[in-house]
Amino acid sequence: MKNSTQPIAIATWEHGYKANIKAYETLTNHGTALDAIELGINETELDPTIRTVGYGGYTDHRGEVTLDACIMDHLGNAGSVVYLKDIKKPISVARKIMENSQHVMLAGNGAQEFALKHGFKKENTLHAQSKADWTSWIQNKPKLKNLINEDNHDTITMLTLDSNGNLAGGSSTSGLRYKLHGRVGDSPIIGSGIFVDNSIGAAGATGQGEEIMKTVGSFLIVELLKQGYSPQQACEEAIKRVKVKHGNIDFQVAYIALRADGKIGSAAIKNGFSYVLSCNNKTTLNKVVK
Ligand code: SD4
Repeated sequence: MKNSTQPIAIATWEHGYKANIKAYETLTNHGTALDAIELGINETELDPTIRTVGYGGYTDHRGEVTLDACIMDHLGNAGSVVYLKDIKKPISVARKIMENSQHVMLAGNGAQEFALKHGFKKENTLHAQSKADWTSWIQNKPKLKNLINEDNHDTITMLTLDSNGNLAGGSSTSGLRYKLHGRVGDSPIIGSGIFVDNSIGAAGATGQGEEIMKTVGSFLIVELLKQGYSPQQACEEAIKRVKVKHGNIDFQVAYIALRADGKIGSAAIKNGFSYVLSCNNKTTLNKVVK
């Protein structure tokens, strides 16, 4: 398949709009797919009004913000960071791990140490609103329910294609609201949260991370593309794999896919999922209806 050289950026959820604009602007100025991912996702990470990514994200059940992110380039290089505390740009840390270490994934204290050594600053990622929300949640002695639903989502997952015909992908999240302390979802897991194969395509996920991990959703979609499925068929098949395991589904999982020739696809378990697409100098918000 011949890779398209028409820049494309696609990102999950409505809040991905600003990030996608930044990514697309980077691509149309001949920036790389990888730079577009990092600069785009940084927009979301630094925006405290977006409540499940970076600064301003919801806390875990102990009231702490722990962040996860990963990034993958057109050569198949990957970087990932999990359980990162007090650093505001996890996607940039993931990129540094990819480019400046021999490893793919760093976690917790070691990840923070690495980030500080590479020029990142220690900053408070717990926004006053997140603290206030957690305080009222814990006072009401809630039942721990970690399901992604209409008002509990927001992870940003983004796929890009640049004017050299190269693909990249990235994802950043504070994970499920009030998750168990130490919980890590799909978003920083290469193959689950995102996957990129430059000769075929890229895919990314959002939603209930446990279910995405159990079906290795993003890798599955890229493999299905390789077998000849269209991006739309591949996303639908990946959703089907989650559905067949569960009778009564009350969680959300959604996928986006970008084939090397520029064709896209998207599918979700439930209504309510949307993605932002920038191509041909236009940016649109698209609602996915199951
Ligand atoms: C996670 N997949 O941590 C993330 C959450 C998410 O929309 O995507 N929310 O499981």
